[in-house]
Amino acid sequence: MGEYFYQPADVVVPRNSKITIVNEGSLVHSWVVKGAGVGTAGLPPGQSIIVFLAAVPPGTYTIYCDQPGHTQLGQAGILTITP
Ligand SMILES: [Cu+2]
Repeated sequence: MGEYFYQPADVVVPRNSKITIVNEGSLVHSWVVKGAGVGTAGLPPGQSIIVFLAAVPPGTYTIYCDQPGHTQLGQAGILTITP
């Protein structure tokens, strides 16, 4: 992720997956699974973190950055978890 995007924006994974989130930008960003209570906190530039998705049921979820204004600038995506 960077200013103000995710690459890839749309991700499809099987259930119980873990995803490595890397902030390659120069600002703090986050990767939050809307409605699932899962995601990163604000991640400083150059840092990465592993997000465990075991608690998230299969389905399609909106991904967004919770830093002020970032979603409005286009930092959003879609996470699909397959059964
Ligand atoms: Cu952001």
